[in-house]
Amino acid sequence: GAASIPEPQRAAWQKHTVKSFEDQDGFEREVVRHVETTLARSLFNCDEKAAYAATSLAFRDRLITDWNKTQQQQTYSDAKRVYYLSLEFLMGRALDNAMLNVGLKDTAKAGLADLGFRIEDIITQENDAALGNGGLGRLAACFLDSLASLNYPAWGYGLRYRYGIFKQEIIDGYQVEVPDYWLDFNPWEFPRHDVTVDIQFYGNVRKSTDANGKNVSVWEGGEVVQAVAYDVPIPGYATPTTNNLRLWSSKASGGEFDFQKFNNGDYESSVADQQRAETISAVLYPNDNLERGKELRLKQQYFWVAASLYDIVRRFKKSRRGWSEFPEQVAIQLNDTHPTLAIVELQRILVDVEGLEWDQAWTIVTNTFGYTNHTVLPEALEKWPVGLLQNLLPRHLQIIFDINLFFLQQVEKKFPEDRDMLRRVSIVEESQPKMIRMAYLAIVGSHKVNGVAELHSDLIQTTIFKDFVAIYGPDKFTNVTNGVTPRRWLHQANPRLSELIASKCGGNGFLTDLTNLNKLEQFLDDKDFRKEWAEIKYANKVRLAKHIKSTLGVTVNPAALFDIQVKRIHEYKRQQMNIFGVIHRYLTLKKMSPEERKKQLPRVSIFGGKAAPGYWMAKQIIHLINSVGSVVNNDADIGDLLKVIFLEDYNVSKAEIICPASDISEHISTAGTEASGTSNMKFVLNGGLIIGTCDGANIEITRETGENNIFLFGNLSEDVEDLRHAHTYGSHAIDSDLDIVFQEIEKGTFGTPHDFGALISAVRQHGDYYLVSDDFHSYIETHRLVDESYRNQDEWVSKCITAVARMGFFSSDRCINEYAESIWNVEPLPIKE
Ligand code: GPV
Repeated sequence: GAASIPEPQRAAWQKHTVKSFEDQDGFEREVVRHVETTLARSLFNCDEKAAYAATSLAFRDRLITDWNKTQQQQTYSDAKRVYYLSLEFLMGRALDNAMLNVGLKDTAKAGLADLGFRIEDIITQENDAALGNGGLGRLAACFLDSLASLNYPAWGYGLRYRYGIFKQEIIDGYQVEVPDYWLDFNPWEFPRHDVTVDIQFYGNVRKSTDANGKNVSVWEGGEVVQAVAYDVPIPGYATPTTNNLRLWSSKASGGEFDFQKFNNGDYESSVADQQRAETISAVLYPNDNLERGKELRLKQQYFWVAASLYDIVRRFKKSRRGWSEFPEQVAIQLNDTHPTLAIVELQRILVDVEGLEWDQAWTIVTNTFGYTNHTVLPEALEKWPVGLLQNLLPRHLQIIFDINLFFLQQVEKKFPEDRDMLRRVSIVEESQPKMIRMAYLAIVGSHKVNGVAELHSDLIQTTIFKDFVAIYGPDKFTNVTNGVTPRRWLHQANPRLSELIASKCGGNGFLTDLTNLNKLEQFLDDKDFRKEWAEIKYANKVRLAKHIKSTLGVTVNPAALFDIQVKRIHEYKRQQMNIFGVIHRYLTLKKMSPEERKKQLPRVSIFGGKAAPGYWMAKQIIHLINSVGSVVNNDADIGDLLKVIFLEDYNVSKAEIICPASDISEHISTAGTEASGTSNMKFVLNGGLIIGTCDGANIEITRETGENNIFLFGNLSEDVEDLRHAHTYGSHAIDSDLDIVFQEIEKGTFGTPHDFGALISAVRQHGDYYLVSDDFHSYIETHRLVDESYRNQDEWVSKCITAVARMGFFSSDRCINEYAESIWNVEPLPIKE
């Protein structure tokens, strides 16, 4: 075990126990100390980067004191822990969050001012930790914040990518990807060079017998890569609880070089081996809602899962409990199917390494894991070719086959007549080549399966996982509607609104119990309150307008209605419908007389989001938005009445500026395709309304905030199948307004028409899979309602305040408490000072 200091020497340690700073003077002392010693600079050589570094180090030291305390008490208490396994953690910036969570932002602000810096300039020096693509990765980050804030003993496990999601540049209207080398300076991680795990790949399985004559499988040969732990402290809000996010980095095993090769003069190949090992954790795959069966991705998955499980099992073994108690000490949540191999790996450890019987091991495994599904889109459901697994993880493939065999035997007993059922639910798809269906493996190996919003959870139970509901019964399947952390997405992103709310809700209590927002409804008729509310929204729009001016050089009027759609670019999210709608608006304005135009409401249409580098259609959409922007924004007839903006490189820190600045935001996916959405929650929480379809969490947002405070439109999910069928087999006339839009594009109004041919033919010729034409009319009509409604500012502000007051449900705290109660069976453990 780890070395510990003997009793007689502990007094010396206790005498010198590190005390964190508590006030401005202490903060300044720490900053100066870090500038002078850690950074080896001085007051004559301290720029904003250095001030950022020193401020972060001062706060990091503070977090570490609490982190140590938390880890000690969690270990000592022997409480059950949650492990959240996610290939993505989209954390964004850490400094502002750390300052707010420990309650010392004002102290730091005053201290930095005293030392000659503005806190905003310091905060913005930080690179985003962008280890994720979109909603799934950001959800994991919100969950870590809530787990710590609610004092749950919890760890996140992920990969320490050297390159996070690429940076997006827009050049001549096209997306260009630039690598994100974010680790350049990262004060928030602690390398643990003493915490390493050797991870095996390839090789063979040999059947053998152990000392007791029992049959055993021995996995041998192949290659070994080392996993090195990097720890990131996760502070809770207004609590000393500081949890751990452990990210694994890959390294060649056996030191810097293979000395054998080195001594044989094969220097180049020893360097190549090392580089190959480091490749495993080099880059985040930039796909959102899409799986591509690349071997390196599978290597990433196993590398991360095997290192994490080794770590979890090692920690459990220190408690000296029996294996049957494992699920009472450990809950592991699988964030989508990416970590599904963890199920197989734990079974392998228990059977092959620890010598448990198969059935005993399997009971432990299934009681340990929970699986969260985040999509019903078929192209996003992971499948791995059997051949690939056979080669990379031969023992794991055998275990998967055995899991499947026992599972199918169980199914056959329950449905003896139903041969087709066995084919349908088999973990092994009998295709050419054969494929392992990871979602099925995750279901079979978990005790609970959940979707992320009510509609989505219903859909998975009635469509893609229907057979499994018949096999296991409905209790294995549940819903946990997503949530977002109000600390980052209200308090940090919108400090003025947060302060105004606090002044009306009896203090900051709403930040730890978001249902306290409901007190706001009492002030609906309070004139001063409403006035300040509107002023804050306006100021947030001014802030975004400045960002637009400084990054794109376009002037937008902050008094215009700000209409925002920011999220990954995907056909199912229908940014193409939005831009077609913008063109429709432009043409309508162009047709008007100057007098008539003067009566129109000015609007700014704002887009943002990355396209996966290999997603050609998504890139066409970006190009169309930019092309429309360059025509509309320079049309003298139009002026302020319409501006079209594409914000470059949408990410977490930009979202913190964007979300508080919307009047309306767009959540317009084809019904049934967006599992939940989480930016919908962020926008409403910041006092913007939604235009959206009856999809994902929009439905629950409507139920909570009221039908009058949201603009819903479009076909319902239950009608999608029939509509698609009619496109293929009926005569399919497209919407007349949409047709006019297409004709204008084809005239060349927005540049070479050929460039946008695919976007048009997807609707006209290729079945309009996403129902853009079917929903277009009601989309345009609903936008007309939005304009009309916005003209009555009194009514509009009432809608916004009412909506915010009713958003309490969408806190990730509520969501985490539901997981804790219904899936993990864990209790909070408050940390004593
Ligand atoms: I699967 N999601 C994502 O961001 N990336 C993915 O690869 C997959 C799902 C998203 C869903 O699209 C959102 O609807 C959902 O809100 C989010 O996951 C979190 O659950």
